[in-house]
Amino acid sequence: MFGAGIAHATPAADDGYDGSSLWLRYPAVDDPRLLAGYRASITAIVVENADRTKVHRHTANLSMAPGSTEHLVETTLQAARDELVRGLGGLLGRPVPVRDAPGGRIPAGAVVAGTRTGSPAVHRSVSAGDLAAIGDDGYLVRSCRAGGQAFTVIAGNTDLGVLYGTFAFLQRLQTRQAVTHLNVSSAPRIRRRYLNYWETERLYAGNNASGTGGLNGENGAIFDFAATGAGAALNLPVILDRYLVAARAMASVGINGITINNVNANSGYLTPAAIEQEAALADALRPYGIRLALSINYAAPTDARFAPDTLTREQLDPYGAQFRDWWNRRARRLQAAIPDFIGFTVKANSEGQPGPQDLGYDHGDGANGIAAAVAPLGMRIFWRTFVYNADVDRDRLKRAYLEFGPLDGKFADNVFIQTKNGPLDYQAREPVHPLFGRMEHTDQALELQITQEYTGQNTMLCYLGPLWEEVLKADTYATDEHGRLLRKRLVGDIVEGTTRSRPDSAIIGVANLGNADNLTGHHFAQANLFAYGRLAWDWTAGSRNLAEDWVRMTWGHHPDVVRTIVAMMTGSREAVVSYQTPLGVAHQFRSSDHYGPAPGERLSREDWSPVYYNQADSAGLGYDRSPTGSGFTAQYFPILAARYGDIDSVPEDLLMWFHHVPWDRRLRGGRIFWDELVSRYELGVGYVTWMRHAWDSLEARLDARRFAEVKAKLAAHEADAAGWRDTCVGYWQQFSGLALPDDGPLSVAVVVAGTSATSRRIPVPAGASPRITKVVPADPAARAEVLAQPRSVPGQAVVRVTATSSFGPVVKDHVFDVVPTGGEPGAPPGSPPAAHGTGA
Ligand code: GCW
Repeated sequence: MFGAGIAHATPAADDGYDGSSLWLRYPAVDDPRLLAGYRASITAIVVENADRTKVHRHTANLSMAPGSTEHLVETTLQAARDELVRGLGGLLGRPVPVRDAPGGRIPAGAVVAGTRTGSPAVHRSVSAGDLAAIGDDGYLVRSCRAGGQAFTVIAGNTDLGVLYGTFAFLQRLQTRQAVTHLNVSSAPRIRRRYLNYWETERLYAGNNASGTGGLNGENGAIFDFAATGAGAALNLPVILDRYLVAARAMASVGINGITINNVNANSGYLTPAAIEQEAALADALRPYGIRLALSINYAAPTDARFAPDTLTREQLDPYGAQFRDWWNRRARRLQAAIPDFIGFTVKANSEGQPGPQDLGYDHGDGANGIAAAVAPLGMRIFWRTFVYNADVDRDRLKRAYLEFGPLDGKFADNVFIQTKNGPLDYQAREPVHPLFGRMEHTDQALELQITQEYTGQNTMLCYLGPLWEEVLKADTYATDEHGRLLRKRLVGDIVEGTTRSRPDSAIIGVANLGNADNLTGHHFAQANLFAYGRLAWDWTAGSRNLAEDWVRMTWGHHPDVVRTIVAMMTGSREAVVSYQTPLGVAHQFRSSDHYGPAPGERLSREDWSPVYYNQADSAGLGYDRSPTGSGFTAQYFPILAARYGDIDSVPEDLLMWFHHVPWDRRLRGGRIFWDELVSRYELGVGYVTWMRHAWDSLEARLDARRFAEVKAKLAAHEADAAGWRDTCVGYWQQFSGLALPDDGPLSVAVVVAGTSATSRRIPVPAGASPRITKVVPADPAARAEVLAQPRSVPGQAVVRVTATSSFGPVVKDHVFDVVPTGGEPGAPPGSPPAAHGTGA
């Protein structure tokens, strides 16, 4: 305890660290050789004319809250320079001076950042041709040599490109890569890499224990518009540290826009007083390349807060001049205060929000009406396709396509339609939304949910990189008008616009930021923001590599730390799928909070009810969307339609999205559906148990506060995962009528007093030894060990089974109660939760 472990332990001074720097913490490099190399290569920072190109600022006397540690900058190059000062100073463990390049002499070891137009040193080092391929947002990072001096150049065509290159260079050190012989160039594949922010709805990162916020009069959202009490003095236009930490973090992964309010929009954000606050926020974020947008309510013109400038309900006609003029007036006001304002995000005729259908128009009419109003101002409309009007079809999954598919080609040039990755609602796994590939003449933005509404909220460790990687690399099998397969047809190709040569492209992440110390609630939720940004920049990136980068930047570099945490993250999403919605049984969530299980819940709307999605009956489980069922599969391109429509060819991970599966159907692995289903729940929980153990093994290598906070989360995570398993398996069993399998991958038989037992209660004759004499795991590849032997009868034994699932290691501690023969009757073998709820 006191000897060996100390060498790699984090210094005690860090033990109170709260995670508030996200992945931009920059602790000193602790490997002496690496540090010496970095120090030799990097001795000065040169950012010429950093103060010259001031970004627009609307707010006179824009200022930070008293006592802030971050500070406002006026140019993007100041942001780049300051990040180099902070980052290199931290990583190298000593200040790195900011220098000039007098008479064109670049100091040896300089890191030179700039554009060809702003920096003579960059102009001499990089040709226009070199920069031609990287566009407005791209960057080059190069090791150069001139006059016998070696130095590094970070160049872009724009100041923002330089800032992105700066972060990319810092990330090399943060991830312990070489900084010599560099010839890096990068440009984003998607032009608009935005966040949508829902303020307090589905917020799991607020500053109180539940993650909803509410302390100091703040509502828990990251940006304060209307805090009361102690927080009132800190409302915008005052700028808080966390806004700039978030801005730097967003810029570090290339995020370049944010819609700051919920899509269930409060029109108060369009009032003059709010616009002044928004302008101040825009001022503070602008140097980081982050532009603002707002969500709007289609019927905002009828809102009394705008009196006397209000319309009647009848005047909400999207073709009417009054409607268009009203929106044009609002947009002009916004643009006067925020010249680079992006435009509006619209949720219309969805979940009670008003929309064009209220007046008999369709989504195309509505989107084009507002789009026409803002087009002269260069603004964009993001019109969401998350609609599921029950009159359209009995099957909720078919509705969006039925409404939007026919509108392809009808949308104005400044309209994006914005579509969630799957046809339902941010489940841990969904098939791709059938609209991808089908809207050939429409700009289509992909909407992902970073905030973990259905993936464990602020309690469960669920790294979403693998989910998004699966979505972006999913093959739509899109065909051209002659039925020939397109060459570029992955969802990522469609989103980046190459499939049909779309001129513009956008990806949207529903963000998970709040006012918690660590800004995301769960420390590991930071990884989801990070991975989202990196995938938005380059959707072909591998989620495992992104996890490793984040781990190094956030937790450290000891091989145990990197290996263990990356492994935890990599399988964590599949574990959530396994214990919540295995084999494609979707949306089994409690309606009150979308966290816990409620498979038997039946609500006023059938399409909100778990029973509607699971269709459990004595024949089987799952929603039949095949050609003989709802016919949803026909919305996909032919290859997928055929694959999903046939229970023999559908991928098993999606089985119950498309089929009502008989309980005794034989699956590909040879087991019957029921047995496989129960095993999946087991494996999911077993992975969480493994994660808890794995985390514990890192205690000596991690700073104390964050270690303890994650440890506590994992304990709750494991209990809640077991709750999902027990609730769901118990509920399904009422329909299947089948016993729980005792041959699952984590099952074990034990021999006591010469008799083999698999159930929790082991009857032992009087006088016989209660000891376990033999353990036999059902899975021959699994390992079983007796952790505790009973001392007497009655007594308890604990047996640990360790195995490997398709997504990672799994562990289960079985507790056996040894009871006297003829004693109180034991639970019937295999009845839940006893045999499956016994994790110790
Ligand atoms: O998943 C659902 C959420 C709602 C959300 C809606 C949407 C903002 O439960 O909270 O509304 O999706 O995406 O519009």
